[in-house]
Amino acid sequence: MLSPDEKRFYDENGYLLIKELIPLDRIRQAAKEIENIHARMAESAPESVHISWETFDDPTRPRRILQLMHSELVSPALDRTLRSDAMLDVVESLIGPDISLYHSKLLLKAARHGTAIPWHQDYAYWKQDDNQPLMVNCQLAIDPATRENGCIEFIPGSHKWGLQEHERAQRAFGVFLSGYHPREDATPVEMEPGDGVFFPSLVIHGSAANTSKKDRRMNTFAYNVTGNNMSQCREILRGKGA
Ligand SMILES: O=C(O)CCC(=O)C(=O)O
Repeated sequence: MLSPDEKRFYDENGYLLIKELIPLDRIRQAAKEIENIHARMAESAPESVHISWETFDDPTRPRRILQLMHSELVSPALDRTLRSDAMLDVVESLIGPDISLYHSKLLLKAARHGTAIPWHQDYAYWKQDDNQPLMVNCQLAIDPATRENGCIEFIPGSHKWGLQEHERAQRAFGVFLSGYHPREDATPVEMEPGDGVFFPSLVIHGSAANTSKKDRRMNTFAYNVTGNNMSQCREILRGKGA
């Protein structure tokens, strides 16, 4: 569970980094399970996972996954992680005891090819007539995430600004705020494998392109309060109905 200082930091800033959230052997197992995933999915992807590919003007670039939805179906280690006490105890501190899985996705930002994720609030994607912005994310590091390989960045305090007007385009991460990286008021969060950063659905965040030689593989688990539009949720994990 979170300490009062950690909770205060999260409430004020709209993110919280927890070092060594998940043990390294679990992370290594997940890394092994997703080895060579770009080529494997290019060859044949299961229907149950939804993949957004990087799109390049240069046709000679290799096929690279931007985002893979339902990563719990390709990696048993990620599936165990999303339902682990280490994860759900923090989530419970943030959204209470009734927890459902909203989704689990890999964000693979490949070495040299991974593109920038534009600034946005997740609730701009998730808003429905019958849900509230109660969801919380945990982005878990599988590789070291640095400024060079495009670590996630937050605009501290922006979760208190309400839902902003977003632009929309027909592509992955096609709901976005105007303006590009870098942004002077942004805080980059560098991470080591096993670290997790928690953030609510209204904080403005994004990340720069990966121009380095190192992959930046992350998995984001999104959790919802059970009952806050269950048609969008995959499974009840803890509390009421679990
Ligand atoms: O991978 C990243 O750096 C950001 C991902 C993101 O913004 C999202 O999934 O909403």
